[in-house]
Amino acid sequence: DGVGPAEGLPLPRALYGAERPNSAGADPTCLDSRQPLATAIATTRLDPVPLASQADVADAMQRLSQGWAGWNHRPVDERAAVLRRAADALEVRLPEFCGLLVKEAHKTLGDAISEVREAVDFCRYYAQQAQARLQPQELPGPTGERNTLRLHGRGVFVCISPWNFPLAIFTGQVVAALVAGNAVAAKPAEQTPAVAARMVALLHEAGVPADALALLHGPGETTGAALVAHPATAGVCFTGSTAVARTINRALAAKDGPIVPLIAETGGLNAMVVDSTALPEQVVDAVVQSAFRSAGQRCSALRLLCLHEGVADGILAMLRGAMLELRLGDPADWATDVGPVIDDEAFQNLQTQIARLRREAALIGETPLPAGTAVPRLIAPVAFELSSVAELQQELFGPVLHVVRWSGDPAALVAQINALGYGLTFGLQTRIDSRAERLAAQARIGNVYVNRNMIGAVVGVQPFGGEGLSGTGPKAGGPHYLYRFCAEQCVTINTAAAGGNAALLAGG
Ligand code: UN1
Repeated sequence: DGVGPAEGLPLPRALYGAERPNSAGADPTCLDSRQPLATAIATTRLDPVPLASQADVADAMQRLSQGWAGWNHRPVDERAAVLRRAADALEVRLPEFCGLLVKEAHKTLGDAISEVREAVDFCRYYAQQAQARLQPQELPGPTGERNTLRLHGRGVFVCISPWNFPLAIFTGQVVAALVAGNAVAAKPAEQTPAVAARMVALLHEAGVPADALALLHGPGETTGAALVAHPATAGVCFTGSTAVARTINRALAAKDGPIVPLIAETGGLNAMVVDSTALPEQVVDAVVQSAFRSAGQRCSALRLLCLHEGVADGILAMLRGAMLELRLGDPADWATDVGPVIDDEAFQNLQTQIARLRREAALIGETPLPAGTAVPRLIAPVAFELSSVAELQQELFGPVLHVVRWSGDPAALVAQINALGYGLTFGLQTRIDSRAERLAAQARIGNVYVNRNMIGAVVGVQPFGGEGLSGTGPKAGGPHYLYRFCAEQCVTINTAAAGGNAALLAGG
């Protein structure tokens, strides 16, 4: 289709990104040619953004508190129409946003295109969901009364989003909160302010009122903390580390006043279990995509590959070969499979952890760094063998894979994986259907992928999110997500008492 690198691929690409079914062919004018993307990347400017002071936070919260009611009282169809306009505008501006994602977040072109499309999908999906689910409902009953359940916004929602999906997750949170009838104070990751600023401008142009959406840049410790602590905050939606989610939870618990809900999507220690019946080529493709695509900087990424001892050596030999073929380099180059990690801190931390693993674990394979590259912060994909599942202690947010061998009862292995406490994504590779069913049911994990890779959940089709240390739910891009952004009101009218009460409900 002209959007991906056609030659020189080590392995077939997963059905993700350019091939995603619910947005395929979305913008032929942009995708028919690579030129608009190349031009957009070459001309992308990362505008500096103003950091929000404590006074800016207070001002914004006051403005949003005042603006909220007007937005909340708009019919849900109107709010949904604003999201649809935003989706259309974003689709047309795909090259510009890809340029920002490549330049600011160092996304590869394939990942950048996928991410813009995911953000478009979030806008359209939540628009459709709001219209389907947030309308007033008559609840029939035996009481001789008229009962109507209404859903509306809670007030000012604080949305705090990560750098790894600085457009898709940022947009998903913000538009979900908005379409449910909330005003939104959005705080994007410090590493990726420009893409957030451009998206907020687009949302305002699409019709989100100035006093229903504010953007506040700054560190979590100050700007984020001030937003969470603010008395007007009616809800918090956070995607990021488990540790920060805990900090937010504590801060909310310590507040006087209303009980404020937290929607948190956090980290993972995601495993894939491969039994002796699995197809080795499929396993290796799924592992390469899941562990190394996006330089492993996805919370859904594979961290722990559990290979049945009967097939481990063969699969590891193929994996070693596939890793040799991966291309590291400039994210703006179509041929690049793995680009740089986000910043110097991430780079240093990964270097330290990889050095530790080189001392403590057996090296299985690694991708060679390109000789003499000028591209900074490249971490070469690398795989190590551990002697037990329990040795895996922390999520390394990069292209680092751990491998263990197993034998015996796979249920005992899944019990060990459950004991890690995270519950985000889980892979199963087996040709025994009943085993896949049984192990999926045993896993206390939000997204289970059987005989495929473990990343790239499609909005509206594969609702995404975990449990335990991985977050609170509900799943983003799923049918229950918007409810958590709503307050519910049930109006009960004694219709026998007086003639005029029904007029209260007229117009819904
Ligand atoms: C994250 O990496 O923070 O399924 C979450 C996926 C993405 C993951 C997003 N939706 O790979």
